[in-house]
Amino acid sequence: MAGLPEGICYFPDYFDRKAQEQLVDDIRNIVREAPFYVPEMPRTGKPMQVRMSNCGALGWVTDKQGGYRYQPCHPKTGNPWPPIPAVLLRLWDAVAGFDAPPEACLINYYSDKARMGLHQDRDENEFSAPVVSVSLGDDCLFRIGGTSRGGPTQSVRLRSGDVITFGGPSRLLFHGVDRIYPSTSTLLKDGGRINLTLRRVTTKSG
Ligand code: MD3
Ligand code: FE
Repeated sequence: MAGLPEGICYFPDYFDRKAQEQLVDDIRNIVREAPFYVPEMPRTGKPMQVRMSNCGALGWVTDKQGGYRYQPCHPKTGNPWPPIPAVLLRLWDAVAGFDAPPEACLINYYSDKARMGLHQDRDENEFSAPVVSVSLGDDCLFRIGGTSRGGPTQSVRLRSGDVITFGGPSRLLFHGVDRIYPSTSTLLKDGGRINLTLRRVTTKSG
């Protein structure tokens, strides 16, 4: 079996069951303050399949009018995003290898049928920091490609508690979520999958 592309570090089962349950508690408290909303594609306004919220100084949002962007407040409530839980700041310190803390934590919720098409994450100004991803709940089939669309891809099944980081030469790889495997985890009472992505958005020079 081929290895993962250079720059990707995979930590299967980084969080044990108890830590996963505590993280879900943290996320439930966050989404009570900053509810999941339906992101829209720029220009077309087509709804995305994933439900989104954020915590941290900045959150990634998208809607028909404003397009992809980071902003300090929730697009529906106008309130600042809740802080990033301490356990995720510790995770970043342990695995990111970057000397500044994450500014954004995007929270994606996938129901059984939700997918996310192949894309690059390039709305950040700081590409020398990795993106750190945490999976919770049902398994998913995650696809990783190259730096241009249409090249070869490989797939990884991500499970609850897994952490995967995308740094260095992997930071701008195309990636997406092809499918959720329903009822493969008992972590979330109503099923589905939550993915957290920790990101650095701004550069020190601004
Ligand atoms: C590879 N989320 O929110 S996380 C996203 O599972 C996103 O919800 C997926 O892609 C999810 O943008 C995948 C893994 C991930 C995140 C960022 C990356 C993989 C990446 C950035 C560069 C390369
Ligand atoms: Fe992405």
